[in-house]
Amino acid sequence: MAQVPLAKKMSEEQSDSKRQSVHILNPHLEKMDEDILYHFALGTGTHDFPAMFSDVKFVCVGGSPSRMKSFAQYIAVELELGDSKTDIPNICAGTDRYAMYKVGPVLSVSHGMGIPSISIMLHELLKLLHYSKCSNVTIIRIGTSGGVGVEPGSVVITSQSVDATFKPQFEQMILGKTVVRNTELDPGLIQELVQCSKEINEFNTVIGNTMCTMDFYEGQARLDGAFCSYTEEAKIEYLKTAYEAGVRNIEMESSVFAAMCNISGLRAAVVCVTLLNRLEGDQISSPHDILVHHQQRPQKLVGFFIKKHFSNPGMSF
Ligand code: R2B
Ligand code: URA
Repeated sequence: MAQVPLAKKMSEEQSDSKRQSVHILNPHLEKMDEDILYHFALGTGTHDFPAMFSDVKFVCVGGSPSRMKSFAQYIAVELELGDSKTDIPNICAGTDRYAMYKVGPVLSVSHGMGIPSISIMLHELLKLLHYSKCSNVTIIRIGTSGGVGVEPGSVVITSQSVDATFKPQFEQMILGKTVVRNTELDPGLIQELVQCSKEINEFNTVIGNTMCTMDFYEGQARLDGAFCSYTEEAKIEYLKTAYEAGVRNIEMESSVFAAMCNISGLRAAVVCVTLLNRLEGDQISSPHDILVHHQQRPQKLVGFFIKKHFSNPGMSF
């Protein structure tokens, strides 16, 4: 007897559940005949978004295009939607700004480095999900980070993203005024991810605050940038204060990611591996194969989580 693919089975069983759409709070969009998502090289006038994307339930985003391609290939195998050699086309092949891959109901999108880059991508992604009439979407950032007081290779699941003064907020300048947005993340989703990590039982996973900075060097208290005006003692004191404020890792996108997902009503999480312990150094000097291995951990955790949802459609979305 032919087997119903797991993905199809799940989307049918989910169809009756309460629908949560993607909130787009922009009255101006209704007045536009066409919306060109310039940085994706996609548009509502040229592409049939509902036909292309309406079944999307999980969106995974990460900095590097090649990592998001390998995540798509990994998910294809995990969900029995292809093998490791399946060629998954880049939906955004018309641009080299971002890359996007779709495997059944999973979308894998790159966002580049830093708040401005992920913010542009998220505006266009949220509109894409809205125009596609997607519902009950969960979005997870899988990334790399510098650890604070945790063993390198640990995975940090973000409870809240904090700024460089350890406040759980993101400040956006709009028309020359500062607008403060909330950066908390979904506690239920965090617990589901922790449970998955326990079931995998292969690497250390912690819940902690993630400090999101505007820069990799001075912004993260490194001593090895082109400029540095502080002492090693001042650096360590700052990072220890961060640790006391609950910070377990540092990266460069989580604050705007959390803020924008909160506004849009998307269930969101941030899962990052730590490449080093910043209390012990600044340079990322682990051998290449170790770094590659560690970078697969967020993919493995989130892949396990998605697969679990496919085999247990009763779980919340
Ligand atoms: C983690 O790694 C990148 C910097 O190396 C940045 O995008 C981030 O958040
Ligand atoms: N990414 C960061 O933003 N910081 C690090 O230390 C490592 C990766």
